[in-house]
Amino acid sequence: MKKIIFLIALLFAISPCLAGTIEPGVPDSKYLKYGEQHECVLPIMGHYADPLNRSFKGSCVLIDENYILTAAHVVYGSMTQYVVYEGKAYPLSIVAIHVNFDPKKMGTNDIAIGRLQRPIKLDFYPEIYTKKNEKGKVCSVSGYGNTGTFETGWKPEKYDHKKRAGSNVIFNIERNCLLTSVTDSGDTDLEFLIAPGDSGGGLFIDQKLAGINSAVIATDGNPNSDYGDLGCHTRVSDYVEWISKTKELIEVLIDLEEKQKEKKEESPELIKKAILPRKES
Ligand SMILES: [Ca+2]
Ligand SMILES: [Ca+2]
Repeated sequence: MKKIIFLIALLFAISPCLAGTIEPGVPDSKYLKYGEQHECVLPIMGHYADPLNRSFKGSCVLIDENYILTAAHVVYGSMTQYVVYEGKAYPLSIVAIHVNFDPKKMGTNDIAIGRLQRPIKLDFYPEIYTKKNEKGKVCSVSGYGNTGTFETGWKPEKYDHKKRAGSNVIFNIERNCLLTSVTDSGDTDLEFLIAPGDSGGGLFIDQKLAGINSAVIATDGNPNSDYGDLGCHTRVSDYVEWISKTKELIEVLIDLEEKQKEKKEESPELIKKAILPRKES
């Protein structure tokens, strides 16, 4: 009986990650500076298609000049989505959420891909981490979101729209998730755990994208990203084929759409030609 209660408590204690909590005693400026080095991690915003048209804010990772990856739960049910880069909004033309994503099941297939209407040019785009050897690896983790320390947990008032990054060690893999923790602080010099706002941001191994920030699992019943809580990151190496096939499909759709647009633009001209009397030679 104890076990069942524990599992239900654990289920309720999983919360979506909407920056992250940091080691007490380590200056926040170090996390902010490290965040700047993760240029491919950008904010994503938009509105949901609900009666109140609620707005959302999360994070995403630019994997090339036209495509972003984010968490499915960030864009699920949304009607508009745009990525912000250097103060400008870059709308998405198509968003594809993994077909097996279930919003009631946190930590499962929590991945989505989006095509930008116009490209964002960076000097560096991360490759996808394809090796299945993530366990035990040191990683960097980055996103925009709430912050606080591992002692206080994240604080609602500490949402400053700033990007932070830190490091951790992947201690386990469960289902489609890479797990990080701060149960035993001191794995790395800049230990970091995701918090609301970091969702859709990235986890990197050797500068390659290995995870998408997804959820926090509380072992103490309160998913506030303090000591004892776990970070759950969608394991990107499980989705290598899905990413490339979905990109191909999106490109076909975009081609079709452009051809249809061209046809529409052509037709008034054709009609005009058809009704104009021919010049007598
Ligand atoms: Ca750790
Ligand atoms: Ca907690």
